[in-house]
Amino acid sequence: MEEKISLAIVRSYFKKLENNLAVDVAIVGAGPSGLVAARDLALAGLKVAVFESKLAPGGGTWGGGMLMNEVVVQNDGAAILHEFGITTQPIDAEYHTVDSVEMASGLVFGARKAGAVIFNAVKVEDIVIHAGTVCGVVINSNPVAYMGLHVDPIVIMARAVLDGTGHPSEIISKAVNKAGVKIDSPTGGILGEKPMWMEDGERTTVENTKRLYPGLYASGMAANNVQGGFRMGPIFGGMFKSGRKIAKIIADDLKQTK
Ligand code: 48H
Repeated sequence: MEEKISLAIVRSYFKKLENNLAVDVAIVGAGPSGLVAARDLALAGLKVAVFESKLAPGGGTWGGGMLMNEVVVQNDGAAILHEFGITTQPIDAEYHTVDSVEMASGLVFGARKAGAVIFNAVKVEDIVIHAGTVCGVVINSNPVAYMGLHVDPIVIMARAVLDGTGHPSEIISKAVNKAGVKIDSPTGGILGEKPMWMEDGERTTVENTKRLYPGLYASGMAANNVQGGFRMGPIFGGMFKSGRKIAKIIADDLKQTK
């Protein structure tokens, strides 16, 4: 029995990895914007792999506000959650509270059930860039990165790469600081996130969501950090709408380059 169980895991995992060495969309970070994008893109028939450095996908959604495990969403954000089967509790005509554990687990389950494959404990440490187009991600086991072991990574090729890494926009940073490319922002670089202004932050997160360079896209707080948007705290409608918007942009772009 021992050999059978180990063999089943090894075979099944390596089949999954082999099937995802080249994908349509590589999503870096399984936060709320990345997971909504993953589900929409998978439902659009694209091959989607999500790489999440932590053991538990879900990003900054588990802990609610200051570890009180409830978050707030607006009506349009709640409508997206309802598509995942996540329950929201209205507090007035515009806002709802959501149990953050149900939200995180529901977003993960929804993205997975739509067909996106999630690789957890895998860190994207670099991008692949060929002749002016981002065309893949460089991955390593996150414990390798965490322990500072000198271990070379492997590569996943992708027709589109989405930076859903949240506040630090790690992948766009690689493009700007390492590859030296100019992205679609007022300075061609990363402006940096501004302090708290909930209303403005929620609105501009969606406006700031776009393709930044051939093959390279940003959503959620990563998009906000790039364009110098305000933060908004534990309200999440902007993250879901950002994920939905970028999924549509990517799907439309990929249709042009079959
Ligand atoms: C693999 C990585 C890497 C890497 C990071 O931060 P997130 O939850 O992402 P968003 O932008 O969808 O949602 C932001 C939201 O959670 C939030 O922080 C809000 C609303 N803040 C407001 C405020 O005022 O503070 O998730 C990003 C995910 C995380 O799970 C990271 O572990 C993961 O990306 N990640 N995964 N390779 N290099 N870097």
